[in-house]
Amino acid sequence: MKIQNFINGQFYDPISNEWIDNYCPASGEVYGKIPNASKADVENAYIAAQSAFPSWSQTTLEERSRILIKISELLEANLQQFAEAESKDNGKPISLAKSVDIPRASSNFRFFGNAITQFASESHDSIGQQAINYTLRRPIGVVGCISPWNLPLYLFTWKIAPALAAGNCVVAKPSEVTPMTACLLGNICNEAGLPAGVLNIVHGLGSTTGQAIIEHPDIKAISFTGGTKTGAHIAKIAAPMFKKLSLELGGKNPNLIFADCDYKDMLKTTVRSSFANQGQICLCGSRIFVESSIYDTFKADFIAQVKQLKVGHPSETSTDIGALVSEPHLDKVLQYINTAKQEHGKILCGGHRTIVKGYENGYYLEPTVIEVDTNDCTINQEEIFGPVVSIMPFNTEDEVLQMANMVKYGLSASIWTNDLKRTIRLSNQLQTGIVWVNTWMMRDLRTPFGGIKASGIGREGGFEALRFFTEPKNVCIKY
Ligand code: TXE
Repeated sequence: MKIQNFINGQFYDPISNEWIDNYCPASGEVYGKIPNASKADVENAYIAAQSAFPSWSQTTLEERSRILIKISELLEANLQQFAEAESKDNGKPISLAKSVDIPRASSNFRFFGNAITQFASESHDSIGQQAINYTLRRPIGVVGCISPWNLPLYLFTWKIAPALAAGNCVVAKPSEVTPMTACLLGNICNEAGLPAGVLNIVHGLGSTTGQAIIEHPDIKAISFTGGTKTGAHIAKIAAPMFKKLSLELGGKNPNLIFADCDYKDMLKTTVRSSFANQGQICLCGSRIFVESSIYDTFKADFIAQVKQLKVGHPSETSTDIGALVSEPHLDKVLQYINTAKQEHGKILCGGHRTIVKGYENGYYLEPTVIEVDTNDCTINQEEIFGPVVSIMPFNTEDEVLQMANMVKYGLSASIWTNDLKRTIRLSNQLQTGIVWVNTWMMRDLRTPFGGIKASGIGREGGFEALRFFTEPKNVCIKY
């Protein structure tokens, strides 16, 4: 299966004729090739986007909205094909791709197709000065969207949809590890009547294709989700060109579990927040802190539940945990398990690469729970991004708050308690962009999404995203 760049509404081989192997994580086999698009391909994508911009930015909101909602409907209509492609490319269970990834990609287009029709700017009556100010929200022009491999189409469209809704033209790059659904999206955009050049999709390595996008002097904004190191690199390149930046980076999210919580609910959700998508979600709660009085009970119950999770081939509907995304990533996660052992972490369950019969070369790992006795250890401080969580007890609210905040990341946190005052105290003081109380990853697309500290800058979602993808211009009229 050969994937091509999607430029100006058509599919092209890369100019350099350089290709990268595309692996199926479930079997470890190469099943396709993707372009390693060079500067020249990115330039072509930019030219197409720039040429489409005058017309797209002047397209009525009703028409833009109609096209985006049509894309959303076509994604829904092709759910099975997209879910199968996502699962094969990424290793995630088909059930997850079908119930979460593709429906959410569809929602992203529908949501921003609707949101743009409600997006309003401000006006200020300058009383006493006989003047009125109003603020226009204009699209930026050509923008770059770069996304990762963990939630491929979900995060790709989370950027593209608001960028297009706001009237920008886009040069986008999905992760080279999971290019498949982004490639299929090109056809859907044509079918929905998105004019040629409005969305251009280039494929390739971060160091080649991604680098060409971030270095392009006329791509004026970059929305990026990925590793913290890559985010820092992008910021360094973009800053001297004064590009607008939205960076959604890693997380090392704490779960704060108090004895007064709804225990059953908490237990079930904590298994999910630990291992959903093989633990490869920036929001996963990878540091679990449990109040001492229920620690032993929690430990026994949690391990019993984790042991029941079925590691299997992603296409089987009974599979809970599929394959990790790539062999280098699996090796990285295994390395962290080794480090934990060296630092006296106690492996309570899992810890090994495992084999799924018939797919001996697939990248499977047992869900792993490690008991630690300090928050200072490596696995509590660095993002592992796999099916590995740590657990440890705490005695007081102050102690757990301090541990939760003692980390370089600041994306999300979950608090489990029925004490309202404690909820408010902790929510105020947790150093994260998102706090969930008695739940996890419950999303309303209108809310601001993103983190602080090393988890990035800027917020996605709702009007925050539309603000990011527009430039405010204030007009002051004296009358
Ligand atoms: O991400 P990269 P990687 C974390 C997670 C993971 C680690 C590394 O801990 O183990 O990051 O993963 C593109 N210019 N997250 O190496 O490299 C790249 O091609 C422009 C958390 O896979 O950051 C891909 O499209 N682009 C995260 C995208 O950046 C560049 C999700 C992300 O890849 C580039 C994924 C460059 N110089 C990983 N170099 C989350 N926040 O959800 C790479 N890219």
